[in-house]
Amino acid sequence: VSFSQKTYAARGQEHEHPLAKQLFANMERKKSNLSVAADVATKAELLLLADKVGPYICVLKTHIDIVEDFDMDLVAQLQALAEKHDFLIFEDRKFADIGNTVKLQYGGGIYRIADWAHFTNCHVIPGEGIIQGLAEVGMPKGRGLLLLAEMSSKGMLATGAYTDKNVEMAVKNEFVVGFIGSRRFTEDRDLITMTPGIGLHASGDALGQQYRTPETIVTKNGSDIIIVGRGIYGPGKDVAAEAQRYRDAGWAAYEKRLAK
Ligand code: 5BU
Repeated sequence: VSFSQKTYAARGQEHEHPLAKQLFANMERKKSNLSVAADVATKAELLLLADKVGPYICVLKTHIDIVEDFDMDLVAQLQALAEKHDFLIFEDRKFADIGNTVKLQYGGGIYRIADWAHFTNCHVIPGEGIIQGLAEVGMPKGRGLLLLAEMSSKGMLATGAYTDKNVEMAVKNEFVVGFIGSRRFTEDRDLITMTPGIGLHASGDALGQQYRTPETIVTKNGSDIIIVGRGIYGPGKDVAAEAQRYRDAGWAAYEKRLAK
């Protein structure tokens, strides 16, 4: 039986990676496979958004380098909100350099990503050394890595043999807990797929983003987590109401998948 036919709860119990276990348990507890992409420019906006969507999400996805007044107090406050609302943090850093460099970028610098982000991600364009470099920093801290097997944007080049290579590398590297992509990629190991480019109404934006529905991505394609940004906090939106709506839509799509 395919992993996409199993419940998140069962997958959590069977999983060998403590972080994946934690994530699946969280999803089951909150009845949520929703991650919010918090692309806002200030500390105050990020904290307000996280507090509003917190009850409805399993994962908060950040782009920490967008925040113009970043400081370590932001991290402390985000961690407090993660505790309060019971969610995990994913820094969508998209590392893409040689192993030695990404080690420095992941563990140090201004952001010290490995100290607070449960998940981060990378392109495998430099080869497998990037995974090894990140693993040296992240594994001792119990973190997990997602490989960018596909992207959501128009004309993206992660296809075919390149996507297959991502899958191959993911299966054999224990630091890897999953993918960014549009579907379930393998049955060789229970790797989690998170999918950005989710929208209930818009079909895209002016810069190449393409949106698909939770039904297509979760029910049909077997992806596990939907990532939603502007669909939830775009102009004029009631953020908490939209978060709840996407949470319900994502969970309904998952239940429909189980019933298939
Ligand atoms: P949106 O507002 O729902 O379009 O935001 C999507 C978010 O997901 C945004 O933070 C992007 O950086 C991120 N993203 C994406 O859109 N597509 C991808 O393939 C990857 C990340 Br990887």
